[in-house]
Amino acid sequence: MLGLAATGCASNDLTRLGMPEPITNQAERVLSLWQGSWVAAFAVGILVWGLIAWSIIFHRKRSEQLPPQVRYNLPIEALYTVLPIVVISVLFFFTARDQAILLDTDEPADVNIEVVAFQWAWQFNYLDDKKENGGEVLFSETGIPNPDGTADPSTQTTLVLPEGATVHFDLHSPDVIHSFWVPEFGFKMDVIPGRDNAFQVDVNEGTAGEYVGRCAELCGVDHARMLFNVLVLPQDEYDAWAAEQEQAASQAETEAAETEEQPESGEGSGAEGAGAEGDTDEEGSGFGGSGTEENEE
Ligand SMILES: [Cu+2]
Repeated sequence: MLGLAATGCASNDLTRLGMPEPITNQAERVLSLWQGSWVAAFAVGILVWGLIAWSIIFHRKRSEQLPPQVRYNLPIEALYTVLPIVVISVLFFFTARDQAILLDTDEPADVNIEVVAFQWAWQFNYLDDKKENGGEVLFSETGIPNPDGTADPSTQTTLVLPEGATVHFDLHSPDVIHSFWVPEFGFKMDVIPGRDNAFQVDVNEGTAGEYVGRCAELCGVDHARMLFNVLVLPQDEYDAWAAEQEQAASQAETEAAETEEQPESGEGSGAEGAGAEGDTDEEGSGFGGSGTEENEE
């Protein structure tokens, strides 16, 4: 009781058992699975604690005589075997069912985003819907690692999502394994070089607001700097923002073509997505150098 009181959680926080408030349809499913697993764990716990207490209180050592032995008691041994199998099977059933639903990417998405995770920041390429995976890049948001490594939102790149939309994420990495994690999605997925990982979320209505995202896989010296913001906007505000970004991107492209600049860098799929933003990308690799300096500290 003291432990519960000391956390100072609101009752709603308490029933989520440490999970953040879900902002997607999928996160609600994850939350139910999480809560259901705790209910099952508590049920088993209460049974076991009850049996321990019962033994301690009512079966204390009363004499030197050996109590009746129950070895080779078939019903009890069958119970020992069958009960755990039933528990595991139930947990397995719900986990497998929810996993299949969470990894389903068949539904046509409203927004397609290629997430490029690189050492040590994020790039979000907003794709058109020509192809479900890997359409043409409309515009990009490219982050650079915050030099002092703190979670200062003003220095981090922002993933902007519309409320009530189905969003498809394609995950790519040009260097090492990262993990794309927005805690409010109740879900994270590894970003693996040479592998096309993807998942979809249905962003709930009424979730407009600011959130944070992180890399959840130790990926190098500046892993802790691999943070990003998540901004959920109402559909009309998102549309206005996206149109603005698209226009700015095409304008930058035209200017780049006029000055005959050929932004080239070896960032793999990161550079490919960067397109007109090649200069930003160079900054990204430049930070690899400064990371080494920090290492000496
Ligand atoms: Cu990372």
